[in-house]
This record gives sequence, C-alpha cells and structure tokens, in this order.
Amino acid sequence: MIRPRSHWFITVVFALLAALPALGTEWHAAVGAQSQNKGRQALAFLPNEIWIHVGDNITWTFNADDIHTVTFLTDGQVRPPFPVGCPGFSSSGASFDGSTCVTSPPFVTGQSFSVLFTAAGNFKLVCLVHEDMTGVIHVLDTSAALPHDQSFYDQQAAREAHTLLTSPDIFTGHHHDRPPQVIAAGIGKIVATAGGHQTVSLMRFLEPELLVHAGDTVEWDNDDPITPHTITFGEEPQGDPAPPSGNVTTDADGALHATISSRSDNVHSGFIISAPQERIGLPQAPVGTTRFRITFTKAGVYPYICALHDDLGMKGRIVVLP
Ligand SMILES: [Cu+2]
Repeated sequence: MIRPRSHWFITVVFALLAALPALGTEWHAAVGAQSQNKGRQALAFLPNEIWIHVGDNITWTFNADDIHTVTFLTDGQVRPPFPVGCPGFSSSGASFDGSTCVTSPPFVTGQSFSVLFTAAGNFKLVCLVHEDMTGVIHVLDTSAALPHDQSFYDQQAAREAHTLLTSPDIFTGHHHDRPPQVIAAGIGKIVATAGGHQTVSLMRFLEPELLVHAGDTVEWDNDDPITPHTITFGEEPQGDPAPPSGNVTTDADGALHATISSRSDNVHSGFIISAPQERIGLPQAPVGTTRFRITFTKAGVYPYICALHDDLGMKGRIVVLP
C-alpha cells in the first residue's frame, strides 16, 4: 500500500518526466560534394527533403571546399548577403521553431552543424552563399508516421551526389560553338526536386590556355546559371570581390573592358554572371555584367585566376604572341 506521502512524491516524479523533452532521433545529411580535383562542385543539400518528428535533431556534415551554410530564415525574411548571416551566426546545436533565423557560419569539408527542431512545420532550408541550393525539412508531430529512415536518405544522398558530379551533359552545349577568342568562365546546371534546387558547377575556365596575338581582344562569359566568377590578373583585390577594378571601362553593349600591356598590370573583372532569371513578386533584375574583355597590347604570358575559386583550381593563362 502506498502511503499518502509516497503518492505525492511519485506524482511529482511523473510530472517532471512528462515535462522533459522526449529524446529525439538523430538524423544525418550532407552539404555539398565535389570531384577529386575540386573542379566539379555539387551545390546541394544531400538529400534536400527530409521528414522528421518534433524534438528530432539533424546534423549536416560539409563535404566540399567551396563554402556553404545551413540556414533557416523566418517566413518572409529578406535574404541577407552571406557575410551578414541572420544577422550573426549560430553555434552548432541551435534550436529552430520557425520564429527566429538560424544559420551556420560558412563551412567547408570536415565541419558539421546540428539543429534541434522544436516545433512542427514545413521549413525551407537554404545556403546563404548559393541561391539555387535549397531544401525543405518537414517537422511532423511525434504521433505521425515518417515516410523514410536514415538508410533511405543515405542512399539518396549518395545517388544524388554521384549524378551531379558525373553527369556528362553539363559539358555539352553551345559553349563549343563560341567564337575562338571567347572563353567560358565556368558552366553549370540547376536540377529541381520537390524540395528545391541542387546545382552542379564546373569551377574551371573551359579553355585554360589561349594563344592570341598582340593587339587581340579576349572575351570571357559565364555559362553557369547561378555561380559568379571573376577574371583576375595580377593582385587579388582586397575586400569585396564583386565590383571591377578602377581601370575597367564599359563598352556600348554593357561588357566590361580593360587593357593589359604588362604582367604587373592588376585587372579585376568583378563578378561575371549569366543575366539573372526573373522571379514573381520581385522587381525585374538588371541584366548585370555578363561579359568581360581584355585587349593585350604586348607579347608575353599572362596568368590569371578566378578570385572566388582559385583555391579549387580555377586558373588560366593567356599566351600573347607578337
Ligand atoms: Cu570562379
């Protein structure tokens, strides 16, 4: 027989246990994937759609040397530039319930970020660095059945990474038909799933070495739908890499243009990117800077880089013959 005092004690213990958060499931997913030479980058959450329960935790492991973030903005929040964060950045182990933005800092291979989901809802997952890199996390009540287990997501992530990194068709297309002195600074493709977009980008100048003659003009454009690149001769600019260097002028068709007559000339294109798509509900985006030209006046060998992706091996050179 339980005496009244013990009965009171047991009631308190049960009340305390009920108030504690249920120990949720630990889920795992990947951020990014890359080829061995780092040239091909999958800008993707792998997988990009996951169903979990309230109280579950997801740990994202980063698998690329191109930077990414794991970010949950709030509904209607204006997308900030990635160095700004939410503003600010969260530590791994952050909680998200839809009311306050949570973002990892920009991370690379070997780093990881965990988020605990404390409220039911369907939450968009974005990378602040890459626009067409999105996903959805469906957080269901603990009584709901989940459609997939961890091994399903592991297999799906591996399959998607493989497809993005080996798909041959991003190399085919009109860049083979471009005029001889026009270099594609990158090429890429966006793939859609119900959960959002995954992008594969080739972080390479497609003609890494080009021979021209003194007085010739070389042009670069960018066949990647979303990833900007730069054409940078000499010293890398300090600070924001988006604007061009001061010695760059604008041609009548909107292309940027500079002249190089010595290896000590510092010329930076700023961001060169395919003209952006329109989005319902947003003001029409300007065409932007889609082409960059350099006239070489003297013979010599002129190495250059993409200031954003030289660490991934995105480098080239122009050989100018007399
Ligand atoms: Cu680049």
